[in-house]
Amino acid sequence: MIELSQAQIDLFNRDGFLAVDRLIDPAEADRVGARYERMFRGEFETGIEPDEWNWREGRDAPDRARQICNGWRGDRTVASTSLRADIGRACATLAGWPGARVQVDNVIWKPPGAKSLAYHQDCSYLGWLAPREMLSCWIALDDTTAEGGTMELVRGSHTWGEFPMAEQFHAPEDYRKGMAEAAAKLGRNPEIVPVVVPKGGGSFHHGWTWHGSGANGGQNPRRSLVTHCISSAAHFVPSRISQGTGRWYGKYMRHDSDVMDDHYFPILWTKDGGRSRWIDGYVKGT
Ligand SMILES: O=C(O)CCC(=O)C(=O)O
Repeated sequence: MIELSQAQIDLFNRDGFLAVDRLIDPAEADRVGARYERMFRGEFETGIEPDEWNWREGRDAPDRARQICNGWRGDRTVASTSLRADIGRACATLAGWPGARVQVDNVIWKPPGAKSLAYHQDCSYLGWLAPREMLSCWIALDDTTAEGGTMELVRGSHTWGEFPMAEQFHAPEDYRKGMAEAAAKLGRNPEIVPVVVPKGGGSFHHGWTWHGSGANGGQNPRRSLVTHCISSAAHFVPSRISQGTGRWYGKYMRHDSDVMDDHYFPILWTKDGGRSRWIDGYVKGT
């Protein structure tokens, strides 16, 4: 169970992120990581394709970092981790929400030699949501190293304000460019912190914290699973639905309401004991 101390919450509020050596059991990290190859071959246990999918075996260049968005829809082992109640509780606590629901999960696989992912602020993609807030739990499925392309975060950058989305997210020429430009505009000297943790460890980051990751210059794969939470009380903003990632996730909006359906945006945990009722049966396949 993920339990955060007051000292960790204070650190998160100061830095805009918090690294943790153990979020899940390393054996759970192995079980999830063992699903990745088949998923990127297009084999989904539930028969349902994920929402976004940038890399497929045999179709895309081998030196690209691989990312699936909403892997939980395709694979129950992935779902059993990305939809954990304690992840929701930790994210809601750090964000100060009444509860947490998942906007999207990310299945990320960066083999040795695979290229970078551009620095960005998650909330810059979320103009279609109110409140426009996100709190993410990033779990390493392999031991991470700075040269192995682990995620990097910029200390205190959650207070820098809003900047545009990355020009090119996958394999940009200079993966730190957007962040460096933002820092220069504000006259800041960015302090970059790589998330170096054993497998099963990871980090939480604020939706406005700048982060990205370099090429994997190590010998081992760098796999991670990210749960991006939003408030359990979040709703669509129909007039801004085409902004950012709204063009993908707006398809789950009803035509007569701004309500987010918990079958598409599962509620992991609320202060008053709430959790989407279907999750526990779904992950067991019952
Ligand atoms: O794992 C990475 O390199 C980037 C992940 C990311 O962008 C995120 O968790 O928001």
